Amino acid sequence: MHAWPASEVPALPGKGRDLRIHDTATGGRITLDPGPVARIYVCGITPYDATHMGHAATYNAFDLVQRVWLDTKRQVHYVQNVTDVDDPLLERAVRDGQDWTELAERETALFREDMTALRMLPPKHYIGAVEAIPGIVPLVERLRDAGAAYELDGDVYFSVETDPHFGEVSNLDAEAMRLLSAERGGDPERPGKKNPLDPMLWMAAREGEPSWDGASLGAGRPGWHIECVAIALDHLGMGFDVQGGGSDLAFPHHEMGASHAQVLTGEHPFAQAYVHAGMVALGGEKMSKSRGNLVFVSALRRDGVDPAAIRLALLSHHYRSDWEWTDQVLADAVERLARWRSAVSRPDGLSADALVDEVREALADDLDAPAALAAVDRWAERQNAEGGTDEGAPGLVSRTVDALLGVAL
Ligand code: 5CA
Ligand code: ZN
Repeated sequence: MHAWPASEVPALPGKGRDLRIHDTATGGRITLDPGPVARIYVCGITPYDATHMGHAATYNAFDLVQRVWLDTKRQVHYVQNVTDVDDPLLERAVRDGQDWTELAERETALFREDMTALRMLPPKHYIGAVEAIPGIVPLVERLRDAGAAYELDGDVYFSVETDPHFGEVSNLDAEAMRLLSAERGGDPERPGKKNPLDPMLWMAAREGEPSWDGASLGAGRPGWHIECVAIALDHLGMGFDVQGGGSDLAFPHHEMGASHAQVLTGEHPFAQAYVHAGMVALGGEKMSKSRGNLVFVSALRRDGVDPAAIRLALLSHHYRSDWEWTDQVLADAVERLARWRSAVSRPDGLSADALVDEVREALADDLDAPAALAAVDRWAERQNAEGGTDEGAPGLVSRTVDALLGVAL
């Protein structure tokens, strides 16, 4: 699948700091030590509806990770998937009487446009679940042949007990895992499973649903977790730097994915850090396609909201906190954008050397975007009030805000 065009990332003077980030698995902050090419996998959308502010907030967090790495003069190898076949997508297509492939294509196209407008850096490999199937089948066969997977009425399940590290990503107790499994695509109540938590690797073809040749597995379609594992192993390999997504993916998705990969390769860990963004809510509840309490990026753009203001609204919350989308959040961002644009509109002004350092330090400190915004606010306020004589300082601020925050002034 093709991704979306990259906006240019200006090079800044000097060099950024190494990223210290909160890792869900250890429950603490770790200093990442990527090689010259940092590797990141971020779970992509299930394209059955438009990009909402929750998605955008999560992708914003991982865009910042990459901008910090680029500022340390590393290259970034970024991979993202599109879950272009899965139950919720098929259900929506049936509900609306549309072809599921057309629905997926249309919503993926809109997502690309939203990401481009928000200046999110594109993945190097943007891979759909459907196109990954030929790579998924042999992985499921290998797990089965190794005794880590078993068949139940034609479906194939992964046995979580075969991974000694199972549970180490999300660190939840058995009861919490069971509840979340039922809530998030698992089937803990299905009779005949070895462990209620065991996730499906391969679902045998169902009447009226699409299916693919699964070689010795028979016709069917892949489970959700193995999709991301196949794509990540193919394009990044074991031990990549960051596995990213919203906090609702920690369990079961990232837990199961790590176990699949660890059993397949005999290596540990799947990722150096499991990084999770908080949930954006609307009206007190998590914004979600299934609830329908949504604010779409594309709807705001259609109303004429500057994408840079949308981006500033996302950046005004720490990525790990859960927060509520309100009209005021957007109004504050629109106002901030105007203040910043006014401050950088002159060719000279207040020196920006200290500001570059402050923004770098804030982001390297577990992506503290609100602290970075506060630093730019202070510079803009003094620049608008007093100005200065430093030739080119406003240009340096523009480039800093562009390179590190993805906001074009
Ligand atoms: N296709 C799978 C991942 S492989 C999936 O979860 N798709 S999704 O469309 O449901 O979500 C895409 C990303 O947006 C995930 O990282 C998810 O955690 C995140 N996300 C979904 N809702 C919210 C929300 N309300 N706030 C923050 N992030 C969210
Ligand atoms: Zn995923």
